[in-house]
Amino acid sequence: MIYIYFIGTAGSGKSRLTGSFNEWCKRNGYDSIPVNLDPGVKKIPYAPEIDVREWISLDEVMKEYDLGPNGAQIVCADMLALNVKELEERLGEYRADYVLFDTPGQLELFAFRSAGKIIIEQLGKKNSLLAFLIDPSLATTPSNFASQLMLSATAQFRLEVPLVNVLTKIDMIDKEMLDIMMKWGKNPDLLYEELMKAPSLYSRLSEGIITVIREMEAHTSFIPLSAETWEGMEDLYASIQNIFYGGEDLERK
Ligand SMILES: Nc1nc2c(ncn2[C@@H]2O[C@H](COP(=O)(O)OP(=O)(O)OP(=O)(O)O)[C@@H](O)[C@H]2O)c(=O)[nH]1
Ligand SMILES: [Mg+2]
Repeated sequence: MIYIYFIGTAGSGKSRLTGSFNEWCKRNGYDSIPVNLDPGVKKIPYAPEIDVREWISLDEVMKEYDLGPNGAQIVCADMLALNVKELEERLGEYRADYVLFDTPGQLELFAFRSAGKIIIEQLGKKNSLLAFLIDPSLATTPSNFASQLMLSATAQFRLEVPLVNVLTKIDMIDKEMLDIMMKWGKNPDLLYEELMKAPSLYSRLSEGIITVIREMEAHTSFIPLSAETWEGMEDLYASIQNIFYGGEDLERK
């Protein structure tokens, strides 16, 4: 089993991509299951095989601890760490090649609190991959784009597993903007040049940031993708294959 964790800022497209990539896998004859790890979600655009809401309910936590939704989300995220054995047992009922995890809305709940790390370690780092979703609306300027890559690098630094960066919702941006983002995503030197064009008190900081991004880019793919048109799904699949099997297709193993 390969575990793919879809992470990213709120609204970046995690749930939609979990569902559509699962659908894409099925249509192409690959064995995958979607798993919901977001206790607060009301409506999911796919039918999860395993759903954390079997164990944890945001509404109940809000009532029981008299908390608002944000405080309750934190309690739920920490409770998730306590249910990792149950999750592992439920996963043991399946024989899927790919387990696609949809994670909670706010990135920090999974990437920076303890639950994400505990789950990844319990299920096995060796078989795990982070897909970091970049919402194009948060990445239209060089500094915004670089900030998204920094978030991605921070998540990888914390969770210590391979990562692919996925630019989502490309059906919603014009071709010109997409071309620019592709250049930035594939070539940190170009991004650096753009950052340096704007006069800033923080050029030393930009240099440091680009050093981190260069280091990440050296072993990370950057995949533009749409969960609406399915453009890029094959590239996502290929980069997963590349990480785990050096490019060889699973079917041929
Ligand atoms: N056009 C288009 N819309 C998308 C795409 N991916 C996601 N969306 C839309 O973007 C919105 C947010 O997508 P979600 O999948 O709910 O994002 P999320 O990261 O799971 O959001 P939270 O869990 O609430 O933080 C929804 O309205 C989706 O339908 C895409 O590739 N194309
Ligand atoms: Mg979601």
